[in-house]
Amino acid sequence: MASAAAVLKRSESVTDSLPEALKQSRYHMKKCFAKYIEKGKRIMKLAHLMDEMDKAIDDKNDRTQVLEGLLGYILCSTQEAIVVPPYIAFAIRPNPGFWEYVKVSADDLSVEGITITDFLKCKEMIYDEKWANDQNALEVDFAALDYSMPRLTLSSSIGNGVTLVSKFITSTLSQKLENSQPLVDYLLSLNHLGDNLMINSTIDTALKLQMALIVAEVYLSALPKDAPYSDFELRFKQWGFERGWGDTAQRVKETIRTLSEVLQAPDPINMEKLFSRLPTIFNVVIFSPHGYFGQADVLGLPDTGGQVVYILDQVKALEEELLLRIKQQGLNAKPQIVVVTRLIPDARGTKCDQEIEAINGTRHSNILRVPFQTENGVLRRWVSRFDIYPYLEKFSQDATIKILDHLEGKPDLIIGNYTDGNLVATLMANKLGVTQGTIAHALEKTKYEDSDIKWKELDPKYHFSCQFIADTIAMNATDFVIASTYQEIAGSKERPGQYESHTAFTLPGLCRVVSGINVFDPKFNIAAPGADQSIYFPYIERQKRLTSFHPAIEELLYSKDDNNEHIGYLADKKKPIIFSMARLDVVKNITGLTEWYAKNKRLRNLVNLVVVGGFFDPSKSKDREEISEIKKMHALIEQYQLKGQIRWIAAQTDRKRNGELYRCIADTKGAFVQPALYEAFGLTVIEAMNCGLPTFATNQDFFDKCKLDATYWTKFSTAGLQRINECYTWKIYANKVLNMGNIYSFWRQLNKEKKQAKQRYIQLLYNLQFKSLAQNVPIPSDVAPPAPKPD
Ligand code: UDP
Ligand code: LCN
Repeated sequence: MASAAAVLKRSESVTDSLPEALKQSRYHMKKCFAKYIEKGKRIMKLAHLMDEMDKAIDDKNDRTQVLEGLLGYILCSTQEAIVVPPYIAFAIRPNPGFWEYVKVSADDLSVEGITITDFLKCKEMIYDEKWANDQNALEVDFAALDYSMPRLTLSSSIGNGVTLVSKFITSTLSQKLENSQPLVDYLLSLNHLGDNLMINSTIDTALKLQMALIVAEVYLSALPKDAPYSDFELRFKQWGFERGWGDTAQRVKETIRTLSEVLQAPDPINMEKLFSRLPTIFNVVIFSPHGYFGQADVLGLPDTGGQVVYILDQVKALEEELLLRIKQQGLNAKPQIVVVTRLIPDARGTKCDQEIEAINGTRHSNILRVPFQTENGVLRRWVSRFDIYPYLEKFSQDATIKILDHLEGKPDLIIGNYTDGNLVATLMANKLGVTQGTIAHALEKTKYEDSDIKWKELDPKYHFSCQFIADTIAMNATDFVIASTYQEIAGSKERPGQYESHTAFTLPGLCRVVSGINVFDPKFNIAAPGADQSIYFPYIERQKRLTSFHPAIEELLYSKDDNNEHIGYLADKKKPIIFSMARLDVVKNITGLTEWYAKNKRLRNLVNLVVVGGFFDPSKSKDREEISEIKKMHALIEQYQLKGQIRWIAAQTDRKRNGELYRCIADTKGAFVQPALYEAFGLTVIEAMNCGLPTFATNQDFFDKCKLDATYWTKFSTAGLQRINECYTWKIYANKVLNMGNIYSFWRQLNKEKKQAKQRYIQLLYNLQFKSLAQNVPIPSDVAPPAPKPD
């Protein structure tokens, strides 16, 4: 739309350029702004602004001229505009993470740069004028506490936290040897079950450490490379060294050399390498309270999807990597990973009512289930993730006791998942003083338009007031954040990221968050998940194919009649299949895919549609969104007479059979489509690509091209597999996450005082806001409401 010449110069702000831009086409702009304010107070998105500009400027050439100028560029970067006549306030985002706010008067086109507070106030004027004008409305401002922390400056560096932290540590320890004392103190603090690791108090200064390293390196040079640590352990102990440096002379020498280099002249590469080798992490706690967390019969149930698969695979990969590292460190410690979830007495035939369950495919990892307690005892039934807040504080206390008992001590790392897990992780990590990582899986705020400003309307159903505050607390409390993609953090040129949308938002009547999170904080890291490659392998590996499932899959896809597992049928078996599989919730948009397919004659002629998700009888579901999606699916099948071209299969719980199902779809030369409304990424995408099934998240003329060129399908299949092996494996993931755990454990130590100050602020927000909001969430019927307190 806007020409390259119209792009702002880096030094210019939108506020500086806008008056000039408006002058360039003043006549048209006056018309356009008059149109914008015509309907009174409202929020306008970009599409809206463009639409109404079309109406205000009739002549196409005039319009093109306006859009090709600077104004076009500015408008294209506008995320939203708030109309409070005669003013229009714009939130402009020229690049990921960069925001500017300006206010334009429709009367005289005067332009004024405004603060985020003023922008949010304009927004509040639409929904709660009294609160917007309250001089003492509560403002949450994390930037006020973080002002002295180092930040990235480039959009392109967002998500490379470990690399950047390694640079910041380097500069802190640089200049003179004494500056490395925090590193020496940190090494002195390392231990396993009370036994010192790396060094003991004989070596308590950087100078002593430097000298001892020189002596040790010379000594090691005379030994065979593969000499085990036990051969020189005694000698090392005399010099003040403890175990943890390596299992062989060679490995110990490498670690010593890396540390010597760091002490001599710190550099980020050696710094990163050093931390990746330190014996910091042995025991890990992973929180995932909601949903049915189990190893069988749970997938596809409401709120139970990728998070469960992700964590189980993550645990296997982390344990494997920990075992390898511990061996290479010359230690024989037993790493333990505990996944802590909710114990559900009404377990619907799953194992979710068992307290302890060993995790398949691991040696030392377990699921530990802790029930939700209310004033009237244990909550028996499943609750939606949106209604989970009243139980979390007690859950974290009960879980902490159980975990300390199970591990016989504190964990070294606590990882939270989703809002509830992240909040519980925050409470526990703060209490025990342990390094914390968080994973969002999905931040709900961005999934529902204007969900912050409209919180009062949405709260009875979703309790977003609890959720957004809990998310903001956890993001700020955590030492590092693991994201799957760049998009999750900072979006794209066009669209803000999920975390970025927490930079500033407002919950009128509750609080105005003027600085919620900064995506330039070096705590953000990208580590994409993988898929279990023993289950999801390419369709082409014929000898490994699970042919015993073929009759059942054939029945599942092609039998003619409806039953509990499938409805609809495929009349023409020769057509390729478009396939999708997801929990049946609104944002997954399986109904959207069905509707697009239904409306596209050409596609209906070329391919069949198979979707897996939910089940067919809405009265059996307790989940609001699932119920509405089930009804919608039935209506679409009826309305567009899809029978003969669609197969709707109920939620599938057998991962092995699902793997074979993806491959059978690949045999039809079909494709996987991920149609989610918000995030077109997820484990199904990775699973499908691992199976060699071409995978799409956007609209393409793929099948037409496949008809013309038989190699076109194979090209996509092969390229998908290549991409998976380069970036999306659990091995790569586990390595990255343990490196994060190691380096941020030191980083939090370096910034201890600042962290404590922030923790105090978080505690206020938690106690004064979150707790009372959580108390308003109703407790479901299997537990009677708490008796009224006597006055
Ligand atoms: N899944 C399944 N059966 C179903 C629906 C989903 O086994 O009926 C699995 C799917 O194979 C994937 C996970 O559940 O492993 C869904 O993960 P994804 O990240 O795609 O979505 P989420 O549910 O986490 O939002
Ligand atoms: C993300 C996922 O991966 C799902 O499994 C969850 O149900 C959802 O978000 C909320 O946890």
